[in-house]
Amino acid sequence: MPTDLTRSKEFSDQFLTWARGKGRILIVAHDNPDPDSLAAAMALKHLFLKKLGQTATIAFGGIIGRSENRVMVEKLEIDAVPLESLDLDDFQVVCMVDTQPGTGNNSFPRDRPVHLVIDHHPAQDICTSCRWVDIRADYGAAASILFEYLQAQQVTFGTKLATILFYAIKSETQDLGREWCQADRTAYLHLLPQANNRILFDILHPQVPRAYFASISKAIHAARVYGDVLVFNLLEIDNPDIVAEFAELFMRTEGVVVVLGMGCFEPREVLSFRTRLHNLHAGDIMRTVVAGLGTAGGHGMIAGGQIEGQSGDWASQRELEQTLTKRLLTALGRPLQKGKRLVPAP
Ligand SMILES: [Mn+2]
Repeated sequence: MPTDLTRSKEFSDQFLTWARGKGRILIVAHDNPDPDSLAAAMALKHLFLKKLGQTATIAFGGIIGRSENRVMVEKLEIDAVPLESLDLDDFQVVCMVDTQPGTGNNSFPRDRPVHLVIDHHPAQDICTSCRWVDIRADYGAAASILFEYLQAQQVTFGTKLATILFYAIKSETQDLGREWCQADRTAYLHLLPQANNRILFDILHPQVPRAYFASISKAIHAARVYGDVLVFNLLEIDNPDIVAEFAELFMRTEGVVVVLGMGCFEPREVLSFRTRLHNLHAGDIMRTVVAGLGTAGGHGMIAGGQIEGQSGDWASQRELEQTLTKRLLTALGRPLQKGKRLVPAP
Protein backbone atom coordinates (compact mmCIF):
# COMPACT_ATOMS: atom_id res chain seq x y z
CA MET A 1 0.00 0.00 0.00
CA PRO A 2 1.45 3.47 -0.85
CA THR A 3 2.38 5.56 2.22
CA ASP A 4 -0.43 8.11 1.83
CA LEU A 5 -3.01 5.33 1.61
CA THR A 6 -1.51 3.62 4.69
CA ARG A 7 -1.73 6.91 6.56
CA SER A 8 -5.34 7.36 5.42
CA LYS A 9 -6.20 3.81 6.54
CA GLU A 10 -4.65 4.19 9.99
CA PHE A 11 -6.10 7.63 10.63
CA SER A 12 -9.60 6.76 9.43
CA ASP A 13 -9.52 3.48 11.40
CA GLN A 14 -8.72 5.42 14.55
CA PHE A 15 -11.30 8.17 14.29
CA LEU A 16 -14.03 5.78 13.14
CA THR A 17 -13.38 3.56 16.16
CA TRP A 18 -13.41 6.61 18.42
CA ALA A 19 -16.64 8.03 16.92
CA ARG A 20 -18.57 4.76 17.07
CA GLY A 21 -21.52 5.08 19.39
CA LYS A 22 -20.54 8.57 20.57
CA GLY A 23 -23.81 10.12 19.41
CA ARG A 24 -24.94 12.50 16.70
CA ILE A 25 -22.35 13.73 14.21
CA LEU A 26 -22.02 17.26 12.82
CA ILE A 27 -19.80 18.06 9.83
CA VAL A 28 -18.95 21.76 9.45
CA ALA A 29 -17.92 23.18 6.07
CA HIS A 30 -16.49 26.66 5.63
CA ASP A 31 -18.66 29.73 5.15
CA ASN A 32 -20.11 30.26 1.68
CA PRO A 33 -18.92 26.72 0.93
CA ASP A 34 -17.17 25.90 -2.34
CA PRO A 35 -17.30 22.51 -4.13
CA ASP A 36 -14.23 21.21 -2.27
CA SER A 37 -15.70 21.89 1.15
CA LEU A 38 -19.06 20.37 0.24
CA ALA A 39 -17.46 17.34 -1.43
CA ALA A 40 -15.26 16.63 1.57
CA ALA A 41 -18.32 16.90 3.84
CA MET A 42 -20.43 14.60 1.66
CA ALA A 43 -17.64 12.00 1.47
CA LEU A 44 -17.15 12.04 5.23
CA LYS A 45 -20.89 11.67 5.75
CA HIS A 46 -20.87 8.68 3.39
CA LEU A 47 -17.94 7.15 5.26
CA PHE A 48 -19.75 7.42 8.61
CA LEU A 49 -22.88 5.94 7.09
CA LYS A 50 -21.12 2.98 5.52
CA LYS A 51 -18.71 2.19 8.34
CA LEU A 52 -20.75 3.10 11.43
CA GLY A 53 -24.29 3.01 10.10
CA GLN A 54 -24.72 6.55 11.42
CA THR A 55 -26.09 9.55 9.55
CA ALA A 56 -24.35 12.90 9.91
CA THR A 57 -25.57 16.47 9.46
CA ILE A 58 -23.63 18.83 7.17
CA ALA A 59 -23.77 22.52 8.07
CA PHE A 60 -22.26 25.80 6.85
CA GLY A 61 -22.40 29.54 7.50
CA GLY A 62 -23.21 32.17 4.89
CA ILE A 63 -24.83 31.22 1.60
CA ILE A 64 -24.19 29.09 -1.45
CA GLY A 65 -24.17 31.90 -4.00
CA ARG A 66 -22.24 30.92 -7.09
CA SER A 67 -24.50 29.59 -9.86
CA GLU A 68 -22.24 26.58 -10.56
CA ASN A 69 -22.41 25.59 -6.88
CA ARG A 70 -26.18 26.00 -6.73
CA VAL A 71 -26.61 23.71 -9.71
CA MET A 72 -24.21 21.23 -8.10
CA VAL A 73 -26.15 21.22 -4.81
CA GLU A 74 -29.46 20.70 -6.61
CA LYS A 75 -28.46 18.09 -9.21
CA LEU A 76 -26.18 16.09 -6.93
CA GLU A 77 -28.54 16.23 -3.93
CA ILE A 78 -26.13 17.76 -1.46
CA ASP A 79 -28.02 18.06 1.81
CA ALA A 80 -26.31 20.80 3.78
CA VAL A 81 -28.14 23.10 6.19
CA PRO A 82 -27.38 26.54 7.64
CA LEU A 83 -25.44 26.24 10.90
CA GLU A 84 -27.75 28.76 12.55
CA SER A 85 -30.74 26.43 12.00
CA LEU A 86 -29.24 23.81 14.35
CA ASP A 87 -29.11 23.38 18.10
CA LEU A 88 -25.42 22.60 18.53
CA ASP A 89 -26.08 20.87 21.86
CA ASP A 90 -27.69 18.06 19.83
CA PHE A 91 -24.29 16.91 18.54
CA GLN A 92 -21.69 14.87 20.40
CA VAL A 93 -19.17 14.57 17.55
CA VAL A 94 -18.07 17.68 15.63
CA CYS A 95 -15.99 17.45 12.45
CA MET A 96 -14.55 20.24 10.31
CA VAL A 97 -13.56 19.85 6.69
CA ASP A 98 -11.60 22.23 4.40
CA THR A 99 -11.37 24.70 7.31
CA GLN A 100 -10.02 24.78 10.87
CA PRO A 101 -11.25 26.16 14.21
CA GLY A 102 -10.66 29.86 14.72
CA THR A 103 -9.61 30.67 11.14
CA GLY A 104 -12.41 33.20 10.61
CA ASN A 105 -13.84 31.45 7.55
CA ASN A 106 -16.29 29.21 9.40
CA SER A 107 -19.16 30.13 11.67
CA PHE A 108 -18.77 27.38 14.26
CA PRO A 109 -18.48 29.03 17.71
CA ARG A 110 -14.86 29.19 18.84
CA ASP A 111 -15.64 28.14 22.41
CA ARG A 112 -17.12 24.78 21.40
CA PRO A 113 -14.96 21.67 20.99
CA VAL A 114 -14.12 20.33 17.54
CA HIS A 115 -13.10 16.65 17.54
CA LEU A 116 -12.02 15.91 13.98
CA VAL A 117 -10.30 18.30 11.52
CA ILE A 118 -9.52 17.32 7.93
CA ASP A 119 -7.99 20.09 5.85
CA HIS A 120 -5.38 21.03 3.28
CA HIS A 121 -4.71 24.58 4.47
CA PRO A 122 -1.59 25.20 6.58
CA ALA A 123 -2.19 24.11 10.20
CA GLN A 124 -3.35 26.65 12.79
CA ASP A 125 -2.15 26.40 16.41
CA ILE A 126 -5.67 26.00 17.76
CA CYS A 127 -5.92 22.55 16.14
CA THR A 128 -3.70 21.09 18.86
CA SER A 129 -6.78 21.07 21.08
CA CYS A 130 -8.68 18.85 18.61
CA ARG A 131 -8.72 15.07 19.15
CA TRP A 132 -8.17 14.00 15.54
CA VAL A 133 -6.32 16.18 13.04
CA ASP A 134 -5.32 15.29 9.47
CA ILE A 135 -3.90 18.33 7.71
CA ARG A 136 -2.10 17.85 4.42
CA ALA A 137 -0.97 21.23 3.14
CA ASP A 138 0.59 19.68 0.03
CA TYR A 139 -2.79 18.41 -1.21
CA GLY A 140 -4.58 20.53 -3.79
CA ALA A 141 -8.03 19.56 -2.53
CA ALA A 142 -9.55 18.36 0.73
CA ALA A 143 -11.71 16.10 -1.44
CA SER A 144 -8.58 14.12 -2.36
CA ILE A 145 -7.93 13.30 1.32
CA LEU A 146 -11.51 12.05 1.70
CA PHE A 147 -11.23 10.07 -1.52
CA GLU A 148 -8.24 8.29 0.06
CA TYR A 149 -10.23 7.42 3.20
CA LEU A 150 -12.96 5.88 1.04
CA GLN A 151 -10.33 3.90 -0.90
CA ALA A 152 -8.48 2.85 2.24
CA GLN A 153 -11.71 1.72 3.94
CA GLN A 154 -12.87 0.00 0.74
CA VAL A 155 -16.11 1.92 0.83
CA THR A 156 -18.01 1.94 -2.47
CA PHE A 157 -19.94 4.97 -3.62
CA GLY A 158 -22.28 5.94 -6.42
CA THR A 159 -22.14 8.28 -9.40
CA LYS A 160 -23.40 11.31 -7.48
CA LEU A 161 -20.63 11.27 -4.86
CA ALA A 162 -18.06 10.47 -7.57
CA THR A 163 -19.25 13.50 -9.54
CA ILE A 164 -19.15 15.73 -6.46
CA LEU A 165 -15.59 14.64 -5.60
CA PHE A 166 -14.45 14.92 -9.20
CA TYR A 167 -15.89 18.40 -9.63
CA ALA A 168 -14.32 19.50 -6.36
CA ILE A 169 -10.81 18.42 -7.42
CA LYS A 170 -11.39 19.73 -10.94
CA SER A 171 -12.48 23.20 -9.79
CA GLU A 172 -10.09 23.52 -6.83
CA THR A 173 -6.99 22.60 -8.87
CA GLN A 174 -8.32 23.99 -12.16
CA ASP A 175 -8.03 20.57 -13.78
CA LEU A 176 -4.70 19.81 -12.10
CA GLY A 177 -3.28 23.08 -13.39
CA ARG A 178 -2.82 24.77 -10.02
CA GLU A 179 -1.52 23.47 -6.68
CA TRP A 180 -1.99 19.77 -7.10
CA CYS A 181 -0.01 16.77 -5.92
CA GLN A 182 0.14 13.14 -7.00
CA ALA A 183 -2.76 12.20 -4.72
CA ASP A 184 -5.02 14.78 -6.42
CA ARG A 185 -4.05 13.38 -9.81
CA THR A 186 -4.71 9.80 -8.69
CA ALA A 187 -8.13 10.75 -7.33
CA TYR A 188 -9.01 12.86 -10.38
CA LEU A 189 -8.15 10.07 -12.83
CA HIS A 190 -9.92 7.43 -10.74
CA LEU A 191 -13.09 9.50 -10.44
CA LEU A 192 -13.27 10.73 -14.04
CA PRO A 193 -14.88 7.60 -15.54
CA GLN A 194 -17.32 7.36 -12.59
CA ALA A 195 -18.57 10.95 -12.87
CA ASN A 196 -21.78 11.91 -14.64
CA ASN A 197 -20.74 14.03 -17.65
CA ARG A 198 -24.20 15.41 -18.32
CA ILE A 199 -24.48 16.80 -14.79
CA LEU A 200 -20.90 18.09 -14.97
CA PHE A 201 -21.81 19.99 -18.11
CA ASP A 202 -24.87 21.49 -16.41
CA ILE A 203 -22.73 22.59 -13.46
CA LEU A 204 -20.08 24.15 -15.71
CA HIS A 205 -22.61 26.02 -17.84
CA PRO A 206 -25.24 27.36 -15.45
CA GLN A 207 -27.66 30.06 -16.44
CA VAL A 208 -27.14 33.22 -14.44
CA PRO A 209 -29.45 36.12 -13.56
CA ARG A 210 -29.06 39.38 -15.51
CA ALA A 211 -27.70 40.97 -12.34
CA TYR A 212 -24.61 38.80 -12.84
CA PHE A 213 -23.69 40.78 -15.96
CA ALA A 214 -24.23 44.03 -14.10
CA SER A 215 -21.73 42.73 -11.53
CA ILE A 216 -19.20 41.91 -14.26
CA SER A 217 -19.62 45.41 -15.66
CA LYS A 218 -19.17 46.91 -12.18
CA ALA A 219 -16.06 44.79 -11.55
CA ILE A 220 -14.43 45.72 -14.85
CA HIS A 221 -14.96 49.43 -14.28
CA ALA A 222 -13.79 49.21 -10.67
CA ALA A 223 -10.54 47.41 -11.51
CA ARG A 224 -7.32 49.39 -11.05
CA VAL A 225 -3.89 48.26 -12.20
CA TYR A 226 -0.74 49.01 -10.20
CA GLY A 227 2.10 47.71 -12.38
CA ASP A 228 1.66 43.92 -12.28
CA VAL A 229 -0.96 44.06 -9.48
CA LEU A 230 -4.71 44.45 -10.04
CA VAL A 231 -7.15 45.51 -7.31
CA PHE A 232 -10.93 45.68 -7.60
CA ASN A 233 -13.65 46.63 -5.15
CA LEU A 234 -17.25 45.58 -5.84
CA LEU A 235 -18.54 47.72 -2.93
CA GLU A 236 -21.82 46.21 -1.71
CA ILE A 237 -22.45 42.67 -2.95
CA ASP A 238 -25.30 40.20 -2.48
CA ASN A 239 -23.20 37.09 -3.12
CA PRO A 240 -19.80 36.73 -1.42
CA ASP A 241 -18.62 34.13 -3.96
CA ILE A 242 -18.33 36.62 -6.82
CA VAL A 243 -15.23 38.19 -5.28
CA ALA A 244 -13.23 34.97 -5.78
CA GLU A 245 -14.88 34.31 -9.12
CA PHE A 246 -13.93 37.73 -10.53
CA ALA A 247 -10.44 37.52 -8.99
CA GLU A 248 -9.95 34.46 -11.19
CA LEU A 249 -11.37 36.30 -14.19
CA PHE A 250 -8.90 39.17 -13.76
CA MET A 251 -5.97 36.77 -13.46
CA ARG A 252 -6.30 36.55 -17.22
CA THR A 253 -5.17 40.18 -17.62
CA GLU A 254 -1.88 40.37 -19.55
CA GLY A 255 0.98 41.62 -17.39
CA VAL A 256 -0.89 41.01 -14.11
CA VAL A 257 0.55 38.46 -11.64
CA VAL A 258 -1.38 39.34 -8.48
CA VAL A 259 -5.09 40.12 -8.04
CA LEU A 260 -6.78 41.35 -4.86
CA GLY A 261 -10.57 41.56 -4.92
CA MET A 262 -12.91 42.92 -2.28
CA GLY A 263 -16.62 43.39 -1.73
CA CYS A 264 -18.87 44.10 1.23
CA PHE A 265 -21.41 41.43 2.18
CA GLU A 266 -22.58 43.50 5.13
CA PRO A 267 -21.28 43.53 7.78
CA ARG A 268 -18.34 41.53 6.44
CA GLU A 269 -15.73 42.59 3.91
CA VAL A 270 -14.88 39.59 1.72
CA LEU A 271 -11.35 39.48 0.28
CA SER A 272 -9.91 37.23 -2.37
CA PHE A 273 -6.32 36.91 -3.50
CA ARG A 274 -4.89 35.11 -6.53
CA THR A 275 -1.39 34.97 -7.96
CA ARG A 276 0.53 33.37 -10.80
CA LEU A 277 3.73 33.40 -8.73
CA HIS A 278 4.47 29.95 -7.30
CA ASN A 279 6.77 31.14 -4.51
CA LEU A 280 4.65 33.92 -3.02
CA HIS A 281 2.83 32.22 -0.08
CA ALA A 282 -0.52 33.86 -0.72
CA GLY A 283 -1.80 33.10 2.81
CA ASP A 284 1.13 34.94 4.44
CA ILE A 285 0.72 37.97 2.16
CA MET A 286 -2.99 38.17 2.96
CA ARG A 287 -2.38 37.87 6.70
CA THR A 288 0.03 40.82 6.41
CA VAL A 289 -2.50 42.82 4.41
CA VAL A 290 -5.34 42.36 6.96
CA ALA A 291 -3.16 42.43 10.11
CA GLY A 292 -5.07 44.08 12.96
CA LEU A 293 -8.20 44.41 10.80
CA GLY A 294 -9.37 40.88 10.06
CA THR A 295 -8.43 37.27 9.40
CA ALA A 296 -6.98 35.52 6.36
CA GLY A 297 -5.70 32.17 5.21
CA GLY A 298 -4.74 30.36 2.08
CA HIS A 299 -2.45 28.08 0.18
CA GLY A 300 0.44 29.00 -2.10
CA MET A 301 -1.37 30.78 -4.93
CA ILE A 302 -4.87 31.27 -3.51
CA ALA A 303 -5.96 33.08 -0.37
CA GLY A 304 -9.02 34.67 1.15
CA GLY A 305 -9.76 36.95 4.04
CA GLN A 306 -12.50 38.72 5.91
CA ILE A 307 -12.89 41.91 7.90
CA GLU A 308 -15.90 42.15 10.19
CA GLY A 309 -17.93 45.25 10.99
CA GLN A 310 -17.73 46.93 7.59
CA SER A 311 -20.31 48.98 5.73
CA GLY A 312 -20.79 49.05 1.98
CA ASP A 313 -21.02 52.83 1.64
CA TRP A 314 -18.75 54.42 -0.93
CA ALA A 315 -16.59 56.58 1.35
CA SER A 316 -15.64 53.87 3.84
CA GLN A 317 -15.10 51.38 1.03
CA ARG A 318 -12.75 53.77 -0.78
CA GLU A 319 -10.77 54.25 2.40
CA LEU A 320 -10.51 50.52 3.08
CA GLU A 321 -9.51 49.86 -0.53
CA GLN A 322 -6.73 52.44 -0.31
CA THR A 323 -5.45 51.02 2.97
CA LEU A 324 -5.42 47.44 1.72
CA THR A 325 -3.88 48.40 -1.65
CA LYS A 326 -1.06 50.27 0.05
CA ARG A 327 -0.42 47.34 2.40
CA LEU A 328 -0.50 44.89 -0.49
CA LEU A 329 1.98 46.82 -2.63
CA THR A 330 4.29 47.18 0.38
CA ALA A 331 4.03 43.46 1.25
CA LEU A 332 4.88 42.59 -2.35
CA GLY A 333 7.80 45.04 -2.44
CA ARG A 334 6.15 47.06 -5.22
CA PRO A 335 6.44 50.88 -5.37
CA LEU A 336 3.41 52.82 -4.12
CA GLN A 337 1.77 54.33 -7.16
CA LYS A 338 -1.49 55.65 -8.52
CA GLY A 339 -3.74 52.96 -9.97
CA LYS A 340 -4.66 52.98 -13.65
CA ARG A 341 -8.12 52.01 -14.82
CA LEU A 342 -8.29 48.56 -16.46
CA VAL A 343 -10.67 49.99 -19.09
CA PRO A 344 -11.49 53.61 -19.95
CA ALA A 345 -14.29 55.25 -17.91
CA PRO A 346 -17.71 54.65 -19.48
MN1 LIG B 1 -10.29 23.38 -0.36
